[in-house]
Amino acid sequence: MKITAVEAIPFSIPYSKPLRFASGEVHAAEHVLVRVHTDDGFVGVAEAPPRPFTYGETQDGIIAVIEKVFAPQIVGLTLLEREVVTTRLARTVGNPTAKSAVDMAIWDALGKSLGMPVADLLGGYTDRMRVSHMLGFDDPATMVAEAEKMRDVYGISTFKVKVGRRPVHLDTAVVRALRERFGDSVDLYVDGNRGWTPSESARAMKEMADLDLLFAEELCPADDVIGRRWLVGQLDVPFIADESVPTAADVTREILAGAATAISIKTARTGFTASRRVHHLAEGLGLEVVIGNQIDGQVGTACALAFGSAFESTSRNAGELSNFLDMTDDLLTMPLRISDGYLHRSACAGIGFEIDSDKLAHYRLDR
Ligand code: MUC
Ligand code: MG
Repeated sequence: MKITAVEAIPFSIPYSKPLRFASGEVHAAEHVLVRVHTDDGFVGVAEAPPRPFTYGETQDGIIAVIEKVFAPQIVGLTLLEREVVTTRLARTVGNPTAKSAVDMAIWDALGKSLGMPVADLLGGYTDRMRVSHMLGFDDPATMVAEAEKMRDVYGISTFKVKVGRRPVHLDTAVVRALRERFGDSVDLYVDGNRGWTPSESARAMKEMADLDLLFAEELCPADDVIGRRWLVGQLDVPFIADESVPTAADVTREILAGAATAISIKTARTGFTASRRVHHLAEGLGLEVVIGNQIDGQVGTACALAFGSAFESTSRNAGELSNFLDMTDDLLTMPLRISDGYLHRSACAGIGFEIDSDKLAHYRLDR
């Protein structure tokens, strides 16, 4: 169970169409595959998605911090010393997706060496999650057509609509078009990725008051300290903090400040070890949670599914588990399949996927 090596492998898989949102856009999954090797021959795997517009990380930076800083700190520890790993990695500020991929790869190796699914080791609440699909910026007709396809092909009936454009009507028109097309057969919520001011957010939410939204996420920046409290105080739906709460301490700060009333848990940024802390904190505070999407590939989605299905509160709301569908290909031997609106987790040991070595050889950028 001793960690002998940590690999950080850059790869790039194109998207069939770019995903656009207020803080950026993604045209290809330029991620880093992390592999943790043990002395008894197990290999744990996870992926880190660089999101410079959210956390400041880049593909090269993730590789450098893993190879030069994290690997020397954890080689020689056993898979059971996860709290030691967490403490050592915490000496380095930031780098959330790099830390999380290392953490999840360790859990994957642990599950494989114990012959048990990680979701069962974490909590084992259920074997499936309802799926929510994230709709990136486009015109109303195109976004309605995408939602129709997701509903007809995959049975998805919960949609997170990206908002945050100016004028706000560009986005409110999309949400209205979705509600008019689907009536009450779908659940809708919005995510602004900090694109609006507090007053624009308030105006947009008033314009959408009759559209029966589930949640509003990160409509304006947390740095608009007083403005955001003013906004959150007047909403009649939970306000989800996402990129403003990359750590448990940030959750506490934002919630106690009245700057959010619900949170997004993303395994891409808090792995399994820190996501568990965030989950327990949310439970203690009585907060609603949503399993979010860091624009993950199938490896990252399998991680989010393993964590989300492990607990009652994380599996209650639909999880954002479908944006890998926009990728032209992926790395798994057995692709994830969404059917009737659900994603079922694998019963295999570890997180529950195997990497296709031919695909990795094709998409990796370092050979
Ligand atoms: C989301 O929920 O915000 C887009 C930017 C990011 O950091 O994550 C995605 C999805
Ligand atoms: Mg978000």
